[in-house]
Amino acid sequence: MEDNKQYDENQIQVLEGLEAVRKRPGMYIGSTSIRGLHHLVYEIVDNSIDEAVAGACSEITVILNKDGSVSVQDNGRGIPPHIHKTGKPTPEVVFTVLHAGGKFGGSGYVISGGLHGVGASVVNALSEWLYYKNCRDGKCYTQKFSRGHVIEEYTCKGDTDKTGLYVRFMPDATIFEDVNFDYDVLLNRMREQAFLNAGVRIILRDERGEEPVENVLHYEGGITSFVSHLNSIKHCELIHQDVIYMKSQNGVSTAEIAMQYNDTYSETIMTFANNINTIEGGMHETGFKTALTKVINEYGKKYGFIKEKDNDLKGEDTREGLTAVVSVKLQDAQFEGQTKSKLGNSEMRTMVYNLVTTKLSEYFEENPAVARAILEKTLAASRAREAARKAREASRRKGALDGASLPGKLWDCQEKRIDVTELYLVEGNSAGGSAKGARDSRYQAILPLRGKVLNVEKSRLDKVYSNQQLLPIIQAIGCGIGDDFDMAKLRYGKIIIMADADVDGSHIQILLLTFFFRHMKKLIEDGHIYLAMPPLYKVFKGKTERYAFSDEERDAIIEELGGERVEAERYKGLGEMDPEQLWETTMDPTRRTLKLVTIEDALLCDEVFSLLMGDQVEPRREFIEANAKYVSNLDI
Ligand code: 28F
Repeated sequence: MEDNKQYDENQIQVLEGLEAVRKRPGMYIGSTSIRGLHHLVYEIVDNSIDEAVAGACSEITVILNKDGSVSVQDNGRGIPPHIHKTGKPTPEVVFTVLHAGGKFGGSGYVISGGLHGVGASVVNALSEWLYYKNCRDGKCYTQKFSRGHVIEEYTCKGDTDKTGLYVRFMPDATIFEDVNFDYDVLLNRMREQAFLNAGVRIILRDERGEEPVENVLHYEGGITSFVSHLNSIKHCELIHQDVIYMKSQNGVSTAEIAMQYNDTYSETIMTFANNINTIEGGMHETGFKTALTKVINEYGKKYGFIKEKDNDLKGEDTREGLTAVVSVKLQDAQFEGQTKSKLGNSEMRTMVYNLVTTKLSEYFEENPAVARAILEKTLAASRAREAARKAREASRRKGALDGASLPGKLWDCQEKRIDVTELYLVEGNSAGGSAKGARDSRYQAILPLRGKVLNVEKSRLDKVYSNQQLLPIIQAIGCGIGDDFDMAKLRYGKIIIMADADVDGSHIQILLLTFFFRHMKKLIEDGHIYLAMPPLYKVFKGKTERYAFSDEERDAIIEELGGERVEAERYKGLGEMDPEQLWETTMDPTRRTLKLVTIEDALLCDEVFSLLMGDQVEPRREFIEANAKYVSNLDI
């Protein structure tokens, strides 16, 4: 009697829980866009990764099936099959109760967890159907659900000598805007997870096309391999051959660091907490940076690289050309910040700081040639910073950066309030002219860009300050760069890159994004940088005119207009549109489409940037062929 009552209450709670997930999916998986869709896979794979972290699983297979569903199989221990205190089998509880599983409150079970750490029940709630097969203690059990409801009871399917969990699910098309998984996005994530969990083999297979595609991701070297990989895709020269690796353990917490310098001028530091990419950094990152600066300065002074009279190297000097991965695992990780991707646990700052001060100084003592190469790189960075400061002051003396002087080519707007002002950076003079004719001069400013933009990946700050294309951009935007950056001086709320949809246009777009990413990152972080989306085609039949922004859209419009006597002529450039067309399609806030550039776009682009901007032609060609969708039409 009592038991039944309890069972009913549990049942009601379960259904309410899963209903809440279906009502507000964004709360649990971020969004219902393609990103949210990919999250479903991460949530399931994360549970297998948890098993791997517990030392109980060595292989995970992820398959994109022809019917649009996804299967994930691991060779872990499987879920304990006993009846849970709720009266239901534990596997059913894992798939139906919000927040069930070892992630929450389990002792000694080091958590991984997706961004939201909500697990299998959320995926179940958001799946048209979900099936699992759980093998453990000599038996296999299966169960099937639909939108979180049990549709096939927990059944024993026979004996086995294997253990592990198999899950197959079909994302609910009534919930997601898009149910087409992007293989490359999943591949990136699976590769990252394989790097972060040394030795785990992740097999990713796409069976949707004619020919199956498969990648096996398995790195005995873990984050050391990760750093090698990051440097290899930059196609740069290395400052020292071996990746430096350090690790420490403190109770159940671990901290690991891998680092290697290259000859570029930019830094790539990726930080993770419980396998989650902490894009906003946090305590572990702070501990790393502080310790790195201290160790390099101390070594430099001890061995005479830095003299009495010299200033200390600044943090940024010690990170020029550095590629590093910092990965910590801990219990009760606290994620803070706007996107909950900043680690708040201060004990991790101490742990990483202690690891680097001890182990890196030891490494330097034992490898003086490497230490010397790194010291020379950081001293060169420091001299360049000094030169940049002088160049900046020279520009400032000429009044170039004080905000009072605006570039001559700028057609400014009347408004000053940044919640309404927009700056269009327009490729080419003729397009600039059209844009000037098209704009609403009350709040839209135009800055035409002539010729190629400086490649900041290959040049230090001093060059940036004295560059004839970048200086007008810096002046117009008003908030300065680098150390001088001051958001309060921003002159436009939206900075919109408007380039042709062709070879030169893509190139200019990438160069400008590189510039913003490296020198005005905050503008991207705070959502001020946009891409204008000019149409690719005009389709017309008699007097009807329609614009198309992709080949598919063009074909759809042609079909809609009835096929016959319909013409479509591709725009060769923005300059070809008259002001009225440009206004209608690309600049009128009520009709245009703008693409917001996010820091994740920029991070994805980072690989592309590095490659496009490096000098080695052959790998660039290979890479661009493989990544055509990010850099369509690029001439190499
Ligand atoms: C394809 C997705 O989800 N694998 C999983 C395990 C293993 C354990 C577990 C999972 C225990 C008490 C719930 C086994 N033995 N793959 C997966 N593998 N869940 S999910 O435990 C779940 C919790 O309540 C497991 C000992 N401890 C944990």
